[in-house]
Amino acid sequence: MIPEKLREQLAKARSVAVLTGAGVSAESGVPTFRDAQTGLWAQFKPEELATPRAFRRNPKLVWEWYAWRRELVASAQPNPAHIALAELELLFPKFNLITQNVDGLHQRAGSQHVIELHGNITRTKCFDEDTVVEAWPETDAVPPKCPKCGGLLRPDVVWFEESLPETAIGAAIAASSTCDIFLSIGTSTVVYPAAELPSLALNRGATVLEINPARTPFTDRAHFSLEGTAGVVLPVLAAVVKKGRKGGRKGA
Ligand code: BV8
Repeated sequence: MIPEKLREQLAKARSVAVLTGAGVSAESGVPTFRDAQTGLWAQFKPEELATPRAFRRNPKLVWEWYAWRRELVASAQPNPAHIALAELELLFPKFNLITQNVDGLHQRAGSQHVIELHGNITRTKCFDEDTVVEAWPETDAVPPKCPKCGGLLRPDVVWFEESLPETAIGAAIAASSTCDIFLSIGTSTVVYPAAELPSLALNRGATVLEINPARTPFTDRAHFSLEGTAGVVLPVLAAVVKKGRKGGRKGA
């Protein structure tokens, strides 16, 4: 499953950057963005709900969509893909995990250095002050209000037409520009600026591997493309790397 040339490059790589998308959490039962929405939400497209305009227009609807997803994520468990990525992090001197996912499953699987490009659904912030709010008084109001300024509370995620956190996108660009190997896993590679990162790595001379059961706009440009699910391919990749780099972080 893992081509010989890729094995050789993985054995001697010093710096690895990984970009993950919703496909990595699919095997944890968290629907991807392109999956058809189920139940109550079947009539909506995520792009229509994950925007400031949608929140201004119908804060209750958007807040309840996130409450439903938060429940889903809380009952989800990291899957073998998340676990394999946490293992891979220990096998290279430099390893940066850049995620578009907002579910926090990488951290729950043990990944230490996670760059969250699009925020985290378990954090809440004030829509007006843009500051994280840890707690607020019990209320029937949906969405609840900021205890400090009375503004509406919202999930601490990056919506469409909102800029990504400077530090996160800066760190992601730095990691993608300097890595020897770039893994693009479980992403449709259509949402920018995240979708730019595999091309950036490629243009800077990294070896790029894509793992996805389906083709994406990037598939033909990747040096290696493994057609399969992250939960199946990543444990195999981690085992190959472990074998090829006996004795932990080689070249540290
Ligand atoms: C920005 C958080 C500057 C919220 C998300 C017009 C006006 C304004 C902006 C734009 C515009 N046109 C384009 C833009 C830019 C826009 C954009 O890219 N739009 C797209 C739709 C064209 N981007 C933005 O707006 C970004 N900000 O540009 O700021 C700016 C500022 C002001 C004005 C203008 C510009 C912000 C983007 C962030 C949006 N927030 N999430 C939330 O989660 O609710 S994005 C959301 O979709 C996800 O977080 C994810 O990042 C993204 C893409 O989804 P994927 O992760 O790739 O998942 P997807 O479902 O698409 O695909 C799943 C893949 O997995 C598939 O390939 C499938 O084959 C594969 N798969 C399935 N099962 C498995 C698997 N793979 C492996 N294993 C499996 N088992």
